Amino acid sequence: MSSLRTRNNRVVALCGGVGGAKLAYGLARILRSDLTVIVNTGDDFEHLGLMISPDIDTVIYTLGRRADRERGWGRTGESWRFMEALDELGGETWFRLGDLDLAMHVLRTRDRQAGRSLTAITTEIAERFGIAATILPVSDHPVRTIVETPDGDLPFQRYFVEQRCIPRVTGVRLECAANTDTTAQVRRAFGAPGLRGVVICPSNPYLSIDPILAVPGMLALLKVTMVPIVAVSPIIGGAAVKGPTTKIMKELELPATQHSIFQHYAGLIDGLVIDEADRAERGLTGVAVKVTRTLMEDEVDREQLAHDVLQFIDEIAGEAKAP
Ligand code: FO1
Repeated sequence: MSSLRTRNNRVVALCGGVGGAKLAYGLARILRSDLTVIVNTGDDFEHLGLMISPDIDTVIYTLGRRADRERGWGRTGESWRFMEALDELGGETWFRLGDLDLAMHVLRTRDRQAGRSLTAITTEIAERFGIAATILPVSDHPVRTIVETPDGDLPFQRYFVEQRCIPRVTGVRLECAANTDTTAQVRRAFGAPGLRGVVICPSNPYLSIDPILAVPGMLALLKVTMVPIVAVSPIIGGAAVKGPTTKIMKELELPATQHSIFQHYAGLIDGLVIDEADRAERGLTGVAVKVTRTLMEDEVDREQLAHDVLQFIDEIAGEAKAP
């Protein structure tokens, strides 16, 4: 282990749901309590009187080894009796809440109504699941991702789940109150001694990462950090592993290439990790590029990619990072 690694081992990862959580898992296996995952809360919404934080749930279930691998969201071993009963009573069933998953939303809602912050609740649940890494919502203020379509604005989950990402996206924006900011815990994660690097996980750049970056104060934290910021591209050979990333790129008239991902993060990142399938695109100018396998089919893949990302961070840190 290099002396650099012994001194600077703390990593901050920015993460959305399913795809990002897989890399967060790999990073957590290596870094344990040296990892802080800052999670998108733009997908959060109130449903059936419950406060749902889907990306936080996905990260907690994934790092806590309780995630359903097939669906990518929700808990493994889930049952759906509540949904059956809800359907019988004529309740809304477009957003599925599993019987086990319900416990998370009920406790979160009770604690939020009692005045506890989303950060405090998330920290407690992560500890209960034996997760050594710190999982933080990007903000304790409610922020909401709005998907703009030719037929008008859609709240995120209406677009993503109810309408199955079918409407054409013309834009995405984050709605938040004027006093919205990042949390003290998020700011501390960037200011903590021993920071080794920042990882932008392979989540959807438009729907999951942009809402994190749009929280007032977040970009400033990234701009002043002296450690390498590395993004892992969610695109492999012109397609996304899961979800609507390339569909949205097409709708926004962006080619589904690594160059588009690079341009999206240009000025922010020091390095981009791309898949072997896109080796021909490695000649991006103005940013370091690492070519490796980014498809995470199993736990070995997750840890290997995490290892490659950390090595890449150290390579970039070995060269002078521009102020
Ligand atoms: N995704 C779905 O596609 N359908 C669902 O019914 C659904 C329910 C759900 C309940 C709790 C939760 O934490 C997540 C849930 N998700 C569901 C996933 C979620 O909507 C998306 O994966 C994320 O918001 C996108 O990152």
